[in-house]
Amino acid sequence: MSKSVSVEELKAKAKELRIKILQTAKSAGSGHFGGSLSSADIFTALYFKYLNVDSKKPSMPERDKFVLSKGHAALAYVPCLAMKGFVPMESLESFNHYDSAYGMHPDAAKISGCDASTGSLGHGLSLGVGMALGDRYQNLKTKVVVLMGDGEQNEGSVWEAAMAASHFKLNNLIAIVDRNQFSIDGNTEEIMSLEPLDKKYEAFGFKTIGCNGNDMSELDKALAEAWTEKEKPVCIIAKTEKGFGVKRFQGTVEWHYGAMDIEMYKEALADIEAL
Ligand SMILES: Cc1ncc(C[n+]2csc(CCOP(=O)(O)OP(=O)(O)O)c2C)c(N)n1
Repeated sequence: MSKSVSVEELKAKAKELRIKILQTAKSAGSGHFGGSLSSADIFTALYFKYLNVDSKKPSMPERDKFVLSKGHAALAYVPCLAMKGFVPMESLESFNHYDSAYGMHPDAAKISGCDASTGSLGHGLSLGVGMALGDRYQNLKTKVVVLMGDGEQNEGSVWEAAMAASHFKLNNLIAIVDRNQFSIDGNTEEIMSLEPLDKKYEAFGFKTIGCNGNDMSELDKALAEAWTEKEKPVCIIAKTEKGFGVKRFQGTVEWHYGAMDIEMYKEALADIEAL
């Protein structure tokens, strides 16, 4: 963790990341806007303050590990890795093109700094449990962070992994749920209700922390608390807005995935600039 980074600096980075998300989607022709924009602040806080990672040593054993369980948010993840120097910035132009290293979902074999190939929802927490156990066995003082979607909580495998995390008392594991209220085709509470989600994770043996995941100050406090936990795995339930930052995409399921025309692109950029 790099304590010297201020909330204001993180906010500026989050804005930069949102612009990169739009530019990357424009080159790709389409993208998962909703869940990428909702989680942009989470990516920023993790990569620019909390995760101990180094683009010059992407495989160093003592790095913190990150698993993007909601792999469709690669539209935020890959630009964030580019901003951290793991992948060349200009290569974002190839995102989701034929033969590119970057598809709509991340491939760990092709992306420097990426610890897990994901896209099929429901597997990231299990991967994180394995990584957290592995690091503990090797006596590494690391954290393993898993970012999941709220719609993703419908997958039974999430709860098997949660059971294992508390059984093994994985105090080095931090799960984050991007609680943007929508899945692919509707509100989570109508599709398969999750609430009270915090109580469910608590019952599974986690310490839970709630925060506004689009408010950098709250997010920073939640992550700081999670980083110091000594007893249990932690679950941060980050309340966010799907599509946050772009008025047309915000608070709706319509732009979970989509394609912008040039006018929409200009309008979206202006919205982010005004944040
Ligand atoms: C196992 C599996 N089933 C279905 C899908 C298709 N899918 C892609 S995104 C998505 C919705 C996920 O919703 P949520 O987890 O809330 O993501 P977010 O809103 O953060 O984008 C679905 C069902 C998938 N990727 N994997």
